[in-house]
Amino acid sequence: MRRIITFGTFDVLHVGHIKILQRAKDMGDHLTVGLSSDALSIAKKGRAPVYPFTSRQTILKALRFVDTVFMEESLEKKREYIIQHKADALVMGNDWEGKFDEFEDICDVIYLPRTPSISTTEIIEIIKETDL
Ligand code: C2G
Repeated sequence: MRRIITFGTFDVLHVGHIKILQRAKDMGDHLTVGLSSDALSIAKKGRAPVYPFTSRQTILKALRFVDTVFMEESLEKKREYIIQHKADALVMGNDWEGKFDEFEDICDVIYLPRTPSISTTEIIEIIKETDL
């Protein structure tokens, strides 16, 4: 049983999120997602997520290729989370290329190419501009 772990905010879920989660699951048998708390998301992105943690968690848990979702409270706790969830591989989008290489002593660290031309920030901008 190969266990995969990934992290993120996954706010306003879009096809880029779906693709990375699917590709992450394809690399093993079990996928754990460390879902950023609202406070961590604010610290990372400088704005609150559109959907609060509980909604983002409900959405992720409904996906058939996601097995476990837990709250990621701090970027500094990554080593602890990897060990706690017995992950054999950490999978992240390549916007994080090189950032997590320090965990290669405890698991495989794999960066996958991001899906081009889509982001939560861009979706928010488009919705804001739409004249309802
Ligand atoms: N992603 C992607 N393609 C996009 C947009 C996002 O592949 N067009 C990937 C990112 O590379 C990331 C995941 O989707 O691996 C989640 O993205 P975010 O919700 O933006 O998460 P992020 O802020 O990068 O949080 O501990 C690490 C962080 O918590 C990661």
